[in-house]
Amino acid sequence: MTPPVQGIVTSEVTESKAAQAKGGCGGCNSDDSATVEMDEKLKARIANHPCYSEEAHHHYARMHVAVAPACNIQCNYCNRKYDCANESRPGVVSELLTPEEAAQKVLVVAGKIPQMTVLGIAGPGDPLANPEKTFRTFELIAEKAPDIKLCLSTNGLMLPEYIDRIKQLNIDHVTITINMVDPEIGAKIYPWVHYKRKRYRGIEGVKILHEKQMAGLEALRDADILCKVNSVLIPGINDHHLPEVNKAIRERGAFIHNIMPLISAPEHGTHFGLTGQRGPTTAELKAVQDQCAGNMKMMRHCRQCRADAVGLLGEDRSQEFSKEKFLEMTPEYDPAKRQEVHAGIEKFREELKAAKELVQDTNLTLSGEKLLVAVATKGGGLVNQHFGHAKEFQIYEVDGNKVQFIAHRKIDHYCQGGYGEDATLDNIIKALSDCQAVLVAKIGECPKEQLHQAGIQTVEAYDAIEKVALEFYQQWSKEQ
Ligand code: CLF
Ligand code: SF4
Repeated sequence: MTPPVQGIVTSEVTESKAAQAKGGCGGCNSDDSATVEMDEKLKARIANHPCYSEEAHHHYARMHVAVAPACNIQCNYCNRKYDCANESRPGVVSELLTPEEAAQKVLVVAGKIPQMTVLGIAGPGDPLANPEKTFRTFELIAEKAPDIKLCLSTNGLMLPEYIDRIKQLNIDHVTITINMVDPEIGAKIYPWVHYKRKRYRGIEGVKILHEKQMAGLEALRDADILCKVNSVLIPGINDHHLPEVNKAIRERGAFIHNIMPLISAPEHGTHFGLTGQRGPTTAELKAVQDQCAGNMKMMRHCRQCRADAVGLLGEDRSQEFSKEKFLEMTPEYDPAKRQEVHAGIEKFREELKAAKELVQDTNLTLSGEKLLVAVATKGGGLVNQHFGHAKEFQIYEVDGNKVQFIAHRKIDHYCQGGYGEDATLDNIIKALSDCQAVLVAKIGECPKEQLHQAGIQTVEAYDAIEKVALEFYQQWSKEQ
């Protein structure tokens, strides 16, 4: 089975490990998608959005254009030298573009990467603190490339003011970063807020931010715009509070909740980095995600990408489209060709689905015991990568009926210039120690042997991830 378009998937770690170790966790890890009923219209709205649909992220790409430098609040996990940390890894700097340059870049990328379906503006500051540049960019793209979905990520402070404009421009996906619904907690995250030409410090500012975020959520719901909420998990500050945030956003119609780990290091120069505030462990992150999962759809495949990200999630092709390069390129945006590629992807997705269902049917009588498998994939929803080339493994939880993506784990890839590295293999084994098997396109005898010695089985295949995982489960189950 060969996908219509190939992509390389690499990523930051937002893994989860210990809690779902071999044997399962007794039911806390609910199937996020199963808990949320979706009608056909809603499914169609998210079908090719790589962030709103976990399944779509194997096939479709997004890009960001960095047109919005200013910000109107201060988050303690942000250093203004870098991109907005609400949707980016700290320490990443993007090249600023004018709206016209951004439109040129989008047309170039849309020609070169036809599976790019979504254009997001996520910084480097707050898009709504730069309304002219943000909206001008969206206008230009809506006019020149109408088949591209528009997406916006904001801290929410100015959202109620711009809701009509957002609606008018047909921006169908808006993310708000909401880290608290209790201003006392917010005061530990936001030192100040700048609203309507005045700076408000401490709790006074946080109250304004909270009020605008809640009003913004309600306005999005009323305008029938899909809303994703990002929350940064900050241990000791909002870890116990996030279920309350989850409840508040759910009540106000948010569609999906993305709980992301705080990434904090002194070299980022942020308040939290300099004062030793740590990020969550993978188990802490998963525990909070699981706590909220029964209530609404959770996003677990976020890669905390940059404000100029290009490609499949986790893939970083931004360097191929640096300002110096894309300004020299002639846009080859061709809606008919793009449509053809999308039709190919959809056909392929149908085949994947059918293959999965076939194996699922034969598995129905198997036990419900859960286990984890690690998958090497270049995208397309397939096991299709050589063990030695994998820079990340996607972790799936499998039981007799279901294969559910739960995390991705970044690793140093094993083949360095054609040579396997023992220290790297040790690290990979450590990173995958709670997995029953690795599913790969190919693997050398030496790493295979060492994985087996560590109690991790290997499966070589080139097929749909779910199919390979269920077949492995079937086999494993017989051997028990
Ligand atoms: Fe970009 Fe954000 Fe739109 Fe996606 S990213 S503006 S919703 S198109 Fe996606 Fe990147 Fe995570 Fe954001 S993986 S950081 S959630
Ligand atoms: Fe930084 Fe984004 Fe927070 Fe503004 S909203 S302070 S750019 S993280």
